[in-house]
Amino acid sequence: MTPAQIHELHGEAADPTLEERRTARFQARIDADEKIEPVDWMPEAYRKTLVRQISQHAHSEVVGMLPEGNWIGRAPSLRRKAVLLAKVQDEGGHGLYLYAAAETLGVSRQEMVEQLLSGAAKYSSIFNYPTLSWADIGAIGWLVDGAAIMNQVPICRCSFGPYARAMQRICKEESFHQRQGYEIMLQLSRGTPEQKQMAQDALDRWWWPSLMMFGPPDGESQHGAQGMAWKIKLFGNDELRQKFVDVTVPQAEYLGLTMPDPDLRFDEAAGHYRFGAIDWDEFKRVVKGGGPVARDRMKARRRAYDDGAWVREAALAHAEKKRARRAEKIAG
Ligand code: BYC
Repeated sequence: MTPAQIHELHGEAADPTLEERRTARFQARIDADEKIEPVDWMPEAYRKTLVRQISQHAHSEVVGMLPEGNWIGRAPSLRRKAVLLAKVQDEGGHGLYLYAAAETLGVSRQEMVEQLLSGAAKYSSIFNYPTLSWADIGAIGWLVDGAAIMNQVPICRCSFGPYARAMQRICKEESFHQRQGYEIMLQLSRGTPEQKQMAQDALDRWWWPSLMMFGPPDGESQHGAQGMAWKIKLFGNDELRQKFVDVTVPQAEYLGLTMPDPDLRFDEAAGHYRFGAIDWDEFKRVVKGGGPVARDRMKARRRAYDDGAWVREAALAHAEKKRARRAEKIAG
């Protein structure tokens, strides 16, 4: 929705001084921790930032089903299969809540999906890495969902009501996902030497990409400062990354695994683990679509979209029939 359309909705002509007053009032509401709802006036840039972040987040959930979906047919037991199926279904549900939250901002799910499929919209860099062994499913739950929780729990208190409410439910489910991943890692680490080695290899492969999930360093984050002023983000990328490292290193120690970072050490004075340099060139390459399995991911999404065309058509035809029947009833 453009500012002109929002003014029209509120029955007013666009007026620059009114715009300034509204912007100031809007920021005061944010500063007072009030929730902004879809019917409320909001600056166009706030709406756009939210649509960008929420839709990217929704795409990440949906693309995030692919690396784990790859292992549903090869889960090592019936119990593991049932748990993994439930987790992957949850991710699909998260995508739906998030697309629905973004739709309240005047963008349709169809538009968002088209942006994903055309490559115009981003999704998390992490899902462009392959899942090579069963231990990767453990590492994803432990590290990727762990990083997601660290990033997303604060969003439950973000300024936009529909996003905050969607995140509350998502975070509850993410905690179960993190625990199931850690439990896989624990079992492998306490298993045969080969199983422990599988767990170590998975940690080696997923550790650095998990740190990249939090986004570029604060100095290079384009949207960070404004996102925080609007309380769309509550913490900077670096602060969340550090919190994640601080909680995860002791978990690796408990597993008896070694972090793939020779520079990692505990800084007593600061009370934080200091970690080595992140390869930001790799991050940029992966975000631009150069990840090891980026092409496969988009191919799989496009195929799923094409294969699902008949379902969308049938649902629309059914809705149209219902609408026509209702209209007939009202008329007659
Ligand atoms: N991958 O200015 P910045 C999950 C982009 S977990 C790709 O700091 P912002 C799941 C960024 O979009 C993952 N792109 O941006 C877990 C921006 O580009 P645009 C999803 C990235 O928005 C387990 C540019 O780099 N979670 O879903 O302030 C199983 C500059 O960055 C990445 C969320 O989306 C990245 N890692 O901060 C299944 C949580 N990092 O947009 C599913 C909500 C940055 O200008 N999102 N970029 O083209 C956020 O909290 C924030 O959007 C971010 C980035 C922290 C990700």
